[in-house]
Amino acid sequence: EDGYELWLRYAPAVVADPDSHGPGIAQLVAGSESPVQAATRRELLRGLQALSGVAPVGADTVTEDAALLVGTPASSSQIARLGLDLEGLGREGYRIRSAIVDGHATTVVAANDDIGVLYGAFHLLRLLQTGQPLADLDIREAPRLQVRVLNHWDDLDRYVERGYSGQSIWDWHRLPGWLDPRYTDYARANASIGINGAVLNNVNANADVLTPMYLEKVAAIAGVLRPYGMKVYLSARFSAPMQIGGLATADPVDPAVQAWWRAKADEIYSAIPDFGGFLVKANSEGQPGPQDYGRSHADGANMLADALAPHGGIVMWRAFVYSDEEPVDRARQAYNEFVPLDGRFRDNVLVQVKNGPIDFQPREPFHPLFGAMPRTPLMMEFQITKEYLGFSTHLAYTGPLYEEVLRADTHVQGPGSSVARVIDGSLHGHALTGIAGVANIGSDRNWSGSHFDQANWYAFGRLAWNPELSSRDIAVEWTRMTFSNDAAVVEPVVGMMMASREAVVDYTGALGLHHLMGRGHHYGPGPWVDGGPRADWTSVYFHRADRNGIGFDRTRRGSDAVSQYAAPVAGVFDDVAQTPEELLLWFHHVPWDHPMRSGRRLWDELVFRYDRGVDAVRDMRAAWSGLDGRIDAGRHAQVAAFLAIQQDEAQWWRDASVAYFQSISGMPLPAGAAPPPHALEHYKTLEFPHAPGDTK
Ligand code: BDP
Repeated sequence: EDGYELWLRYAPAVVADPDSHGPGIAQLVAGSESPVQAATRRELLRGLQALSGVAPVGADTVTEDAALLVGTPASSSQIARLGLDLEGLGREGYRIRSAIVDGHATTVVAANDDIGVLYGAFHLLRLLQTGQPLADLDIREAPRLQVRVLNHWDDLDRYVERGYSGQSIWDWHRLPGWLDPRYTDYARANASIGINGAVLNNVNANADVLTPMYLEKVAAIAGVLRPYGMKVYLSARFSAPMQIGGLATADPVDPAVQAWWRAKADEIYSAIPDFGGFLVKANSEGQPGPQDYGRSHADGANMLADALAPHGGIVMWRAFVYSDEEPVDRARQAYNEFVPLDGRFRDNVLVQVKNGPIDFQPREPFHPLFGAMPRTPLMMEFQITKEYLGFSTHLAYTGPLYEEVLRADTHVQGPGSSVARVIDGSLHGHALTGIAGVANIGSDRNWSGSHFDQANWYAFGRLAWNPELSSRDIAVEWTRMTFSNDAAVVEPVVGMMMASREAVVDYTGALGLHHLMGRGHHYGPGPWVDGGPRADWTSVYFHRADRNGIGFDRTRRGSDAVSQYAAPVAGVFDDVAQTPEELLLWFHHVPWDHPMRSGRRLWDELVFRYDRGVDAVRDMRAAWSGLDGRIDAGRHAQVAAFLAIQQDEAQWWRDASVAYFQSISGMPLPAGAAPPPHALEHYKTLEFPHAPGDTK
């Protein structure tokens, strides 16, 4: 096994109780008239045959027991006659029911639309793959969020920004002539977890993707993804009218600019009738935008929204902005720029907000924009690729990170105003809703660079469908499908996964420390990083450690970032005694001997956490080596090798960080803590020949 099959291995389940697979499926009644129907039927045949060893017999109607009947009331008269209540399920929802159809025991997958049937078919295959009986089923599912997209940070030369799994999956050179079968498998994998769109190119966008030559290639990809319910979107460079349109300006109020974008949208839709729309990074980290012309983000977004609206397209306008001037506190910037624009965006604009106010750190508080723009639909942006969590060599399951953010309570409408309810539109009554994940997919055979990083793609999709799911349940599902249903595998693997993100937090900088990584490549420790073009690209700006203490004072007495949260949340974060310790140094500057709940003083606690992180990696390694023989040799060996790398590097993070912070605090190491084997200068001089994914 090389990981290519992802969680769609359809391995015959080797479980203690063979009856747990229920009666099996002998007859398959599934249409294949539309491309979506054909894809559904193909997947069911493939999955059922692989899981049970025998292909079910295809039939036009149910004529025997142990049948599987899939379709819509329109595509199947037998389904229509069942009279199932499909109301409220929309296009993408479905029901799975055990029923008697014309006298025969049947499993029914029914939906209003073919795409719902496809999603239901994947759900059924998941039940079978995870060893659940097909008896007495009565499942009703519909996605909570509408737009569930991957953001590929892929350049047209196949370089992937912050990508750690080879080159871009999109082989622009050979497109449209060669449609790599991998595109189909990509679409299958996404459909299996309900992801319904992909932004193909980097947010640091190249305008060329909007030229006819590239649009033909984009259309070819769209053609492969369409039968799997996926739309394509593109990152639009705001200055494209100048780069590829020959205009002298990209000012959004200029009629020629507006006309250019309208014509461009018409051109795109004539090639791709179901094109999803644009993602835009504007006036952020050097990207062009409406502010170049004294216009607001709303002016820019609305101009594009107007061009797309006649075709049903949307704009996903990113709120990841921070101004060119040195900020007092970068954490405050997006809120300051966007809250005044609340209510000024067109109906087909979503403002896309990163989960936290800085930048995909191993732990951040939820972004204060969530809940603060009631008249604007906000979509979540998570990072699946692990830019700040050890690239693809470190095992870090990000499900718990996503879950923590989605469940965080903004309190904007009293208790229960979770971030999930902000983005699913229920809190403020929005119809347009969405979530994006920065993809970790590349040309590597195993897609994600490491076997375990596949789980982060999987978890993103499952939570995009239902943001209330538990990350542990998702880990169990994924492990069963990806490795084994054997409890002796599932338990240790899920245990490793659930501890892994916290381990990374511990060995890279716990207690709310953030942005401590090496400059540029973002790999490895760099708590000493200072100087350079901007203060807020350094570590010392964020940790503010000095002889007396450590942490960024964001209280009312400090940068006052706390006031961007609703009063009950602000009150907690403003009070050092109430702030959760995981976020202590995010919000407070405290003395090194600040008393912690453990009874330790802060400095000792910090060292304790660094050591705890390294220990946790050691435990993961031990758990994994105990699985030798229970997991295929190829995947076992690679994970084992990566865990060894991770252990070395966790130790490196710990030693370098302890050496650095000790040089600042001047405190002795707590009893039992090993001194770093080298002097601080040694860690500072470590260099890397090449770190993948760094910006060019
Ligand atoms: C940062 C990345 C950078 C991205 C930027 C973004 O380091 O490569 O371009 O986010 O989200 O985390 O736009």
